[in-house]
Amino acid sequence: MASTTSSLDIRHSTCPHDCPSACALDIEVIDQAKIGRVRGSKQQSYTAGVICAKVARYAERIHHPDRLLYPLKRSGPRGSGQYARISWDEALDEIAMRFDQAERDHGAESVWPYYYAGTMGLVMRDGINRLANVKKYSRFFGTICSTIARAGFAAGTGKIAGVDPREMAKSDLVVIWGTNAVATQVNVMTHATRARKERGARIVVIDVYDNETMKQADIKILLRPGTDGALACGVMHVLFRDGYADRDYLARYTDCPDELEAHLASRTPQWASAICGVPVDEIESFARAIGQTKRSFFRLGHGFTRSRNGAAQMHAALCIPAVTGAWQYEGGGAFFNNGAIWRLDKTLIEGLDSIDPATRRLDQSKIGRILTGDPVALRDGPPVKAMLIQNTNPVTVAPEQALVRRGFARDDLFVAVHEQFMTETAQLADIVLPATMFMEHDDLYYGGGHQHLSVGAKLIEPPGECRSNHQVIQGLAARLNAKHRAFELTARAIIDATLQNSGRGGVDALQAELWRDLQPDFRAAHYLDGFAHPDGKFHFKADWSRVALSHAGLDGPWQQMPALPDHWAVIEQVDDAHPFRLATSPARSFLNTSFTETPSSRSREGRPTVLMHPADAAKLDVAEGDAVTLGNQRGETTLNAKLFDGVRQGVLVAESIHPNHAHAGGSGINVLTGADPVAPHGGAAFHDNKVWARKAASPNPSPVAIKRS
Ligand SMILES: Nc1nc2c(c(=O)[nH]1)N[C@H]1C(S)=C(S)[C@@H](COP(=O)(O)OP(=O)(O)OC[C@H]3O[C@@H](n4cnc5c(=O)[nH]c(N)nc54)[C@H](O)[C@@H]3O)O[C@H]1N2
Ligand SMILES: Nc1nc2c(c(=O)[nH]1)N[C@H]1C(S)=C(S)[C@@H](COP(=O)(O)OP(=O)(O)OC[C@H]3O[C@@H](n4cnc5c(=O)[nH]c(N)nc54)[C@H](O)[C@@H]3O)O[C@H]1N2
Ligand code: SF4
Ligand SMILES: [Mo]
Repeated sequence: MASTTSSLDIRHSTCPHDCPSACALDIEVIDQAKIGRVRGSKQQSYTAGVICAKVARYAERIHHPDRLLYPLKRSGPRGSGQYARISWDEALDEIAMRFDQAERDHGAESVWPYYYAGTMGLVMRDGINRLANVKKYSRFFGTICSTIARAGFAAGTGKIAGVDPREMAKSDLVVIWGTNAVATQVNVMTHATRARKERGARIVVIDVYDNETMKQADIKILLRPGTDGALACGVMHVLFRDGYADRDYLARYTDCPDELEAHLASRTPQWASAICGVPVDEIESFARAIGQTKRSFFRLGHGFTRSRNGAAQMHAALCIPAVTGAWQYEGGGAFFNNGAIWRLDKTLIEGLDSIDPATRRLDQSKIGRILTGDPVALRDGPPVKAMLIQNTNPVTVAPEQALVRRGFARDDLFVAVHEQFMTETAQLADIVLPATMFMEHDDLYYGGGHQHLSVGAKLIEPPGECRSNHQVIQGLAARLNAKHRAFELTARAIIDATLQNSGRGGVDALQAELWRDLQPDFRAAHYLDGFAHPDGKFHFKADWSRVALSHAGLDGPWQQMPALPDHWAVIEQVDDAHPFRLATSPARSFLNTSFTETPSSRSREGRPTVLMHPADAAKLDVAEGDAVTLGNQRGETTLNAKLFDGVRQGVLVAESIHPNHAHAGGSGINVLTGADPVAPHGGAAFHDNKVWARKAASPNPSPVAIKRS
């Protein structure tokens, strides 16, 4: 598997970060503890030799002087930053003791293991669920990222899978909708630009600001946040009106084309334009381009689903290729994520055989409400008294940050954080544990944005006393008397058994292959033998109460959701007190809050900025670089203004997520975002905020003064 070029050992791995690209990596291994450059594999057909700049410089992160190396115990008041080094045994004993105490005093559900996708490796990410399941602790319902989008996609197709994303290269019109792919999943651009170069395809980008992806577009559609459903309806109106609807396809593959057509009669481009702000002639010409191009590929992202109407928006956009029948053609159809293709038996990893369905599931996004005792968020159960947190930084990334911080400040809450760096969540913990990085442990990976399954093997020794997530869970299970056969296995043995149990051979074979391409065949990927609903049809009429994929039940105002594609006006509307709409789109050189520690990412991102139209800035008497405070009913935060005419007036964009302490006053961007549940299954509407803006009283700290730890 290893090959040698010059004196360097090049080893294979997979990027573990929370990114749909899950790039295949070639890593220079210098010695047992050191790496050099990281490159994208040229052989793996989706990665195709391209990775983002932040991971190419991974040596900066893995060999960072601020990495956590030893277990720590808080020795001063919470948040004081005072910690004393302790041994692993002391740390694990203390956590187990506090978990048992919480269980004795308040029941097992008062313990809440909390995690997310800081690593996408299946063993290290999801193994914490096994501990929760065996111990009947509160279970975790992960809603913060893609729950809204998934519901919208599955409402149409019946499952989360679509056209091979490499087929973008064979498309004649690539519609990049609500994803800033240049920043968030660079490989989309590799395949889209290949189509342009090799076939003269046009690239359309639909977003709320002229971001780095839109700068590469042939057709730019700049809309108001949360209005994509209106745009989609206006487009479909034209498709029916002008004879671009594929009547044969509609009759054969869709549920209610006549009803849809009648419904759309009043959703004219004029109607859509008034809502989304896109001029009528742009809607008309975009619709014509779709109507005249059989091979139209809709690459749908998360961005336009991080709104209170996000699931309905995803469904509305997804209806377009069903109207034109683009699904029938190579290079046509839609793709969001490949969640349904892997079919891995995760019993061992997650302890699925130990679930007690009566145990409550707590919603990740509502952590602020949960920790401050909201009975609805707690599902009328006991308070949360003890937590273990792995792979996530909720004090900075979760919505309703004012509540989150108040929750973590509680003296009666015990928190253990297992981390690679002293994040703002770790800074509020009682016990901090040092974690390995992906090259320092074994794991199993797949890409939400592609079709390759791979093993990422341990390549180098971890620094200090870092332990993997699996080792921590094993150490706690032993002390908590939690019994499951997977607690006795190494991570590699769990990977092996998981692959075997899923009918996919073993770990050695997969590792020797480097990756395995699990792309379903053309007919399946294009739904040519029918969609995944029981009736085999694409559903224009969504049955929101029955969308598959919900594990925790319905939430939010799902009964009011429109069944047919529409503009669902539940987004936060501007009012006199809050004249702006704010989107908190991802920053290119950070990945959530990962890489906020690396010097090159920090210098590229600088201070937290808000993009503001010059006309809006003039009204507020704000000049380039001025500190601006944004606020709403949930709180306020300060950023520096960047005057930019690539947003519509009345729309602000704050590329995120900077550390809270990079903002004057220490409240981060998520003080502005809400955790009111998004229908139909919950989730956070990160880009759907009404805010006021004014010149700030005090400036932001200068970037050099910002220390992460
Ligand atoms: N560099 C970088 N890469 C990342 C991340 C990061 O933080 N930084 N985060 C990672 C994670 S966890 C995820 S889930 C993915 C997410 O990656 P994406 O699928 O790209 O989704 P978002 O990041 O939410 O937003 C994408 C775009 O949607 C736009 N947008 C916001 N509101 C609307 C709207 O109402 N309509 C439309 N049409 N567009 C809108 C935003 O301005 C942004 O440009 O990226 C991953 N990759
Ligand atoms: N305002 C705003 N807020 C957002 C978003 C937005 O667009 N706007 N996006 C949201 C989205 S989509 C998401 S997914 C969340 C993500 O938010 P987070 O889950 O916080 O995101 P990450 O930065 O990917 O990972 C968190 C931590 O995992 C740690 N980590 C990585 N690998 C390991 C490991 O193997 N073991 C352990 N113990 N720790 C590890 C990293 O050091 C990092 O600090 O943020 C959400 N918050
Ligand atoms: S693009 Fe995404 S998956 Fe690829 S290296 Fe960068 S963060 Fe990792
Ligand atoms: Mo995410």
